[in-house]
Amino acid sequence: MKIGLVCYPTFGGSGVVATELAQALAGQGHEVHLVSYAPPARMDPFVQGLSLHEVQVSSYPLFKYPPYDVALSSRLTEVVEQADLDLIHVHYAIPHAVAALLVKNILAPRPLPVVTTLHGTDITVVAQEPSYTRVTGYAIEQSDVVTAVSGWLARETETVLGTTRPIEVIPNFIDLARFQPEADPNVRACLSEGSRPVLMHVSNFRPVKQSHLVVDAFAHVHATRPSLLVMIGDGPERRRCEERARELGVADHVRFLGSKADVDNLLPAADLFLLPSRFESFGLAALEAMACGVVPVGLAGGGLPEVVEDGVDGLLVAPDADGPAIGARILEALSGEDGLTPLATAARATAETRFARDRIVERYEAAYLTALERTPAT
Ligand code: GMT
Repeated sequence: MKIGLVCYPTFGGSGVVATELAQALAGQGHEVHLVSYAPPARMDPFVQGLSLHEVQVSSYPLFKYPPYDVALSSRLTEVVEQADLDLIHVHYAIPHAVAALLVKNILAPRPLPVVTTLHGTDITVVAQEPSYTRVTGYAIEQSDVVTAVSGWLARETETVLGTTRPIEVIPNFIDLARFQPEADPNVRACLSEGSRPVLMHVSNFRPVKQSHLVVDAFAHVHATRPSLLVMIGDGPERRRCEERARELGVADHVRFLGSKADVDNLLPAADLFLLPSRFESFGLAALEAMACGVVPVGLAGGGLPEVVEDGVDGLLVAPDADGPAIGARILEALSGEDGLTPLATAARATAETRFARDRIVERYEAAYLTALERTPAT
């Protein structure tokens, strides 16, 4: 198949999933055209069968807000025509699904199935802004196939937007060869300074991530069990976290590494991965940690319970838990007879049995066939 994939290029999970999917599909022999406004952070530029088409968003003095959706639609129209694409698969509804539908209309009667994958904040945050709700709902209803990364997100979409289009749940996946438990001895030695537990957090530090709770939980743990906290990523709440670490007197034990593309090298050096987001539609970062044999710790809300089973392959605390409550749960797990080992082993097993890349990529291929069947040639 000739597939156009549209995504944001940033470190957000939707861009990561789209990029990894593009690479996997190219590996299966498909011709894949990735359309984004910059090279995606995790994209390998040397994958056979995969090409990148950047969207140039030009400015003009009249535009207070440069029209990204118009620039994207124009670029996508060119790519569909030049590469003779069979279908478009957009990641993140806003405005990607809207742009894809516009392209479909521009090129009609040429058939052009549109597959839309909902990732989380596109529905749970952005689409709830009154200025986006109606059009997002329309784009979902009009897509040929709609998928969501968790059952929770599919239900939220129906509740929040009142859509009736069936939404297929296709969970996120993991490259098990890349995300492995074996830590680079240098990284581990550098971080753990002996045997103290290493707690890690990777996020874009948006308010929904509640990253400050990571610092609060860490301070609670560190008071009883000296540990190290590694904070990876960057975003609006990072400064607040740095201040919080100073206020709590633990700044010397917290390392902020900024954005890193090679999290697969850093994660195996951790013992626990903290993701106390207000809600995660899926929690790809937690799955990456699990594949590395790192115990995920999160809140029992949103889609995270579809990935992590409390007490089996990770720890889930009440959705309204504060930092000390999260820290107390971690201390309890650390002090068990076998420590974190059973949870860590089960975490890797869950990644292997439920989220291996190839089986889930097959489900996207099946969704493409459904979309093609629903859009017969005229
Ligand atoms: O988490 C973010 O802020 C980024 C966001 C995105 O779409 O780029 O992530 C969402 O999509 C990921 C991939 O499907 C999911 O694993 C994340 O759980 C989801 N984030 C939220 O729901 C907050």
